[in-house]
Amino acid sequence: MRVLAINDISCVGKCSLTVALPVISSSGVTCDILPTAILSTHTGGFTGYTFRDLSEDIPAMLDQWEGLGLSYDIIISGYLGSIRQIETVKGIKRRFLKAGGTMIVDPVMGDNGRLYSHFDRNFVEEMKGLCRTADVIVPNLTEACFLTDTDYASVGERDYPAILDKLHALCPRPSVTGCDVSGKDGTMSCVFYTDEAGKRRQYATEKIEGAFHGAGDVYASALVGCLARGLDTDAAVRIAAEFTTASIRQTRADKTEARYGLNSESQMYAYLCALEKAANR
Ligand code: PXL
Repeated sequence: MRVLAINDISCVGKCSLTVALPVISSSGVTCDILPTAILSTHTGGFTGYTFRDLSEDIPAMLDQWEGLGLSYDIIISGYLGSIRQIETVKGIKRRFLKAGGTMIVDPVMGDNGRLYSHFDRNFVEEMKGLCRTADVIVPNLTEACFLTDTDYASVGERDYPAILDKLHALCPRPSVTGCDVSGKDGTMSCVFYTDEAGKRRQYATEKIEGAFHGAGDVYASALVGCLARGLDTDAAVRIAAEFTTASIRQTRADKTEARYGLNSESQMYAYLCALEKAANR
């Protein structure tokens, strides 16, 4: 099983490839990487960071890989710095995804109702196009709203099924993270997703107040790890959501600054135990 993770390297702040590579490879599969850019830190909550766009290097890297005969069972794309890189990802899918392989797009664009720095409406439109080429997409609620032209400020629990349906029209298996739902024990944080049969489903975990940077990367990477090990969507969503929530819980207990990312390292063993148990069932 060979996975390609396309994402930036943010040297500090635990997101994108510094999360994807350890989580996916520890899941027990080969994870090759294609860095889209190198930043000294990520862009959320830091100023003065360096940003080297690697778009110029990518064509020659891909040509060498093609010469090696490389192809992938799963390709996951994350942070893309430009519309040109969105086009590059579409080309990579055509050239390197095995027949019957799975294309996963994390449409990294924003959080808490706002787009991240460097992104605009034009980029959102192009990202919709990339999502149409995917088998699985993993937006957070903010990104789901941008992809479906929904007003984030007025979104409530009653709107989640309609958002999911609109995403399902873009791509067969969407999974939306960070959807607050009210349960008998108070507010829970829910993933709304569509399973292999096209059925709407949801999975709730404890809601931990606060904005935790890198949570989407932890979730997406664990989901890829589980799918790469042959788990179905239900099991993959459950294990990825529990791993992310446990990482957030530990980060809050540590009282570290949110911009330095999640303590997912401490939860890795529990994640792998859950994955192995489900994979050997
Ligand atoms: O975690 C998403 C992400 C990835 N990469 C970069 C970012 C962000 C979010 O801010 O800035 C460079």
